[in-house]
Order: sequence, then structure tokens, then C-alpha cells
Amino acid sequence: MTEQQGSSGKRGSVSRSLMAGVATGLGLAVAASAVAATVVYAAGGPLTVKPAPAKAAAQSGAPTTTHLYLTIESGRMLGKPGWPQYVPANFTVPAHSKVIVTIRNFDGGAATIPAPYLKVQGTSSGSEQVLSAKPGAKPQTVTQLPAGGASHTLTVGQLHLNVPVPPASTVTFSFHTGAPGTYAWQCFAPCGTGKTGWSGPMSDNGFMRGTMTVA
Ligand SMILES: [Cu+2]
Repeated sequence: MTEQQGSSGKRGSVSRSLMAGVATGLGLAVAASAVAATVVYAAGGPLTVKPAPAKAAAQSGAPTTTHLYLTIESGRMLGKPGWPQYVPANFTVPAHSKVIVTIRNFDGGAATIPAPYLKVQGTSSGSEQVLSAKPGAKPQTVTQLPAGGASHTLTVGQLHLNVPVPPASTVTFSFHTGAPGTYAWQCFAPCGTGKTGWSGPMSDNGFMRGTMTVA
């Protein structure tokens, strides 16, 4: 996953400082992935995660699992204060598959989130794993974040999937995809611009909202 950070020197330096703490949590997730997936990362474009070749899955007899990596970058990191962004914001995952999602949040700010969105919903285990970027932090499995404890959410309303993300942390969870389709996702933390925080990146596609394509 480090190669994803290589495109930006600024981003890379921040990620390296987080990597030490992040490694433990990711190790668990990667170990759970029976078959490696291919991540195609086009600069500036949508991310496509392809499942491992069917042959490999058949040989090992293990179910196909795909790993999707997302980052949340603060507006300041991107040179656009007030405009945090999911990178990528538009992505594709395979249908009828288990998808492990890792969200690395480089935004250290918290937002006041409507209570229902503090609850983890729709993940395989009903929980998420949180690893704080603080030195020495250990991964924790949680089903809910405390008030004021979230910075962003990844919410796919149509799939009843809601994952709150604490400030400066890595969140890992898995979910099962169904039939192919196009699903809008949105962050429900008022992390944007304007008096209410619901403008700017919250209303413009490609920042705190986007499309998950199941194909
Ligand atoms: Cu947000």
C-alpha cells in the first residue's frame, strides 16, 4: 500500500510517520485475505480493484477476497483548506465478493456527527477495527464511536453500510457485495465549508461523496 503514497512527496512523509503504528492493524486484515487482489491505481482517476484471477482461487479452494484502500486527506495536506477528500472518491469493487476496506485518515480534526452515524452498520462483523495513529496504540474493535469521536464517515445508504472514522486513524472492516450496481456514498460528518459545514466538499462530488460501482 505504500506505493499509493508515492505520488505526492508531502503525502508520503506524513504516511511514513503513520506507517509504524498502522502496520499491526493491517497485518491482521491482510492475513484474513486468502487470495491477493490487484489494485489498479490511476493517478487522478477512479480506483479499480480487480479480484484475484479465478484460477488462483480455484487452486487454493479459498473464497476470493478483495482489498480496497482509501485515504482521507485533509484540505491542508492538499493545499485546499476546508476541503478534506477521500482518495479515491470513486471506486469499483467486484460483485458477490467479500471486500476488506482499509481507510487511512490523515485528518486530525473531529466533527459533530448525527448520533445514528456514530454506529457501525452493515459490516460483516457489525464492527470495525480502529488503529489510532498515536505512537504505541493498539488496534481496537468497536461497534460505535463516542460523540465527538469521529472525523468522517463512509456511508452507503442504499446498502445500509455506515462506518465512522476517528481522527488520525486507520479503520479496517469488511463487507459483502451483492449484485452489480452503482451506489452513491457520502460522509455524514459536517466536515466541509460554510456555516454548517455541509458545503464545499460535502456537496461537490469527488471529495466527501462519490460513487461505489459494484461490477
Ligand atoms: Cu467528511
